[in-house]
Amino acid sequence: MFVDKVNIFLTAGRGGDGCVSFRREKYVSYGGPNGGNGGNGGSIYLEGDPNKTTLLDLSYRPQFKAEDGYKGLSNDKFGKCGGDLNIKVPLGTLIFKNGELLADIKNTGEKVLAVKGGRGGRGNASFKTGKHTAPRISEKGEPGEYAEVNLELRLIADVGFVGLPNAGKSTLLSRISAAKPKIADYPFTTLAPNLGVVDYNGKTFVAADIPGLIEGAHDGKGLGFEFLRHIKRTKVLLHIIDVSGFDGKDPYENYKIINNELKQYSKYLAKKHVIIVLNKVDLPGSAVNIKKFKKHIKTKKLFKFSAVTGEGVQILIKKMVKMIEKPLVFNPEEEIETMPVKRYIYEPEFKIHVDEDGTFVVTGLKIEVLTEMTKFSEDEALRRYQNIIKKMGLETELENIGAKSGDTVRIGNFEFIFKN
Ligand SMILES: Nc1nc2c(ncn2[C@@H]2O[C@H](COP(=O)(O)OP(=O)(O)OP(=O)(O)O)[C@@H](O)[C@H]2O)c(=O)[nH]1
Ligand SMILES: [Mg+2]
Repeated sequence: MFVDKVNIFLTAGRGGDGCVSFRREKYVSYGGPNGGNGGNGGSIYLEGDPNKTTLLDLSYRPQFKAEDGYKGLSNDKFGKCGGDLNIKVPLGTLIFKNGELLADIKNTGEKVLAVKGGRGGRGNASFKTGKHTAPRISEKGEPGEYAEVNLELRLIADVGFVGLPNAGKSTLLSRISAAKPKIADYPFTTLAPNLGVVDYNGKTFVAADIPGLIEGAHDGKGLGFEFLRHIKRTKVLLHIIDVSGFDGKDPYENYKIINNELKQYSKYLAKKHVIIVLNKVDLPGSAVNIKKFKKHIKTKKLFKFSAVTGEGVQILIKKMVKMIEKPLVFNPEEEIETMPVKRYIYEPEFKIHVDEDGTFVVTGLKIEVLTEMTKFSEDEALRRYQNIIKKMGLETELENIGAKSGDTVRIGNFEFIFKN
């Protein structure tokens, strides 16, 4: 099975908690604070791997979690950081995070940070100041980032084979490369793209054979549409036409159908280097059809060959190499859909709304992370927390919108009783 689109769910590791501890030595009555920081949580990276050709394995197991950081310890020992996770993806994978293009992995070993591990909480040694020499305060580790990431594979081929079903695309690929695609005398034999490496006098290039296109493909008809996006990145299109006239249709009419589909699908596809090739010249009837075809199209790029006997194939390969080397009038990368422009939203430090049951619900990234990282069991941590939210103006705002003593206030996963 060929899977070229998949959603994965990534959770980075949580930071380890900070530690509260004091130096205890013989004959030293008041040792200073020595609680170490927690280790950072592990992050998750996506990395290009040339040995992978599909996203199939990721679709079976789409949930990933990196290791949490370890707790800080006494004697100023920092907790160990959680291990990172590297997820291998095929070359040509586009990575979208929150609907925006995060990366386009094209090379072996190319790596991108997908979700970042949480920071380790600070131990009490970090809270020591000139005034406050014996703090009993520490933080919990920051939660790891979570994201749903969409992966989309677009094969990176130099030449893409397009044409109606049965035109002989797979036969040609099997003739000029080591690829072994399925070949049969019925339409829609190829269900997923095949890649093959072609060697021409020491120069190599990659060719992609995609499932046959039919009329209406740009609208989603047939199988080919799903895969047209793969050839968006190729520089050269090889448009293969069965010239034997065996199916009773005029090869030139068949040519127009595909040409029209390509134009409708993307304005860029039609701007690529297109080589028009007439296949199956070994069959009787092709000579007449070639003559007819030539009357309609006056291009030097018209080639004829037989994928079965091999006639004309070497000249065709030479032509492909030449065209790959010829610059395009546009950059195929422009084709990667332009993503919505990043919007910077001004977010207040917190927002409050009242639930149906009368609970005051406070939301906002900053206040939620602060709450998540506070150890409420430590008096000093609690005081620090109260100080910070006071400075943020939360208490005043709660009063303003009618909170009274005894009311419930919820921040993230925590509930508090309001007092004023
Ligand atoms: N006589 C002759 N038959 C050919 C030639 N090229 C392909 N064929 C035959 O045409 C049929 C279709 O070939 P495929 O290579 O499977 O065609 P395709 O374009 O990949 O078809 P889809 O995968 O359905 O899109 C097979 O029976 C091939 O043997 C040729 O040059 N001469
Ligand atoms: Mg095929």
